[in-house]
Amino acid sequence: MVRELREALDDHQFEVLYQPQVNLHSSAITSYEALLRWRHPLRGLIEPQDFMRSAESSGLIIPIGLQALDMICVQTATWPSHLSVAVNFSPRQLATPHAAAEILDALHSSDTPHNRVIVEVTELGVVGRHAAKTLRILHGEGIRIALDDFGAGFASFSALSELPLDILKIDQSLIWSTGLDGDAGDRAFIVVESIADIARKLGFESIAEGVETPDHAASALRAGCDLGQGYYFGKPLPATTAVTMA
Ligand code: G
Ligand code: MN
Repeated sequence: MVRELREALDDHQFEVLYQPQVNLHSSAITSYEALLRWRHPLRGLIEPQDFMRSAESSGLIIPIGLQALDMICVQTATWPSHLSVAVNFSPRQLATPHAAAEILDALHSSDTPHNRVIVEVTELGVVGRHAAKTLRILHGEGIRIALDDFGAGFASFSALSELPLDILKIDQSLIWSTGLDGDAGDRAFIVVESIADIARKLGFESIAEGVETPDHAASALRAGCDLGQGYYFGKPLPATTAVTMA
């Protein structure tokens, strides 16, 4: 896998798809999340969850992340200025000493304004203060920071008070559970509502992830989430297709 990943980097086999993030009140698209895919010459399109672990453990995530960022900057340079782009970074990449400078360089060389960029991070709990320092630098430069997958895995409450955040993304498993019958659905709704409430009190925007049905969208809106993302609003699409929808 590692040798193949190195080849993928050299041969530019990585692609980026863009999924809309939608204002739940107005249905307007405010931003797109850039999502990495690996177009393997034999195995076809591979999702990040199937190669991220190898990329992380080998350290290749760092050059892969920078190559993806360059690609994203080029592809979104001509987008209307009201559209932001959310880019996922691995905590491991953010923890490297020059991460902030490298990210800022990529934005400068493509003339990408900082206020159009959102950095999405997850599992910060397992990385710690080096990544947090990178986030503070980027945040100070006017780049917005989103905590991904909140409410599942390693995205913990302590991050909410310790990190410079602007956006809280509520994990899709919680949104799906709001659709369950009976007590389980009711409880999931209260959890989502409470997270949206915390986000609002902290001055963050909240995004409901994994919105797949009209019911999910209605629950997210009723729970007080600001934005929604998921197959109901749009699947990840190539840059040229995505922007024509906004
Ligand atoms: O961890 P993060 O939220 O960045 O992961 C987003 C992943 O979830 C992407 O790979 C994307 O393709 C996938 N995704 C986006 N919207 C939906 C959805 O509505 N349902 C499901 N099952 N997956 C989704
Ligand atoms: Mn994400």
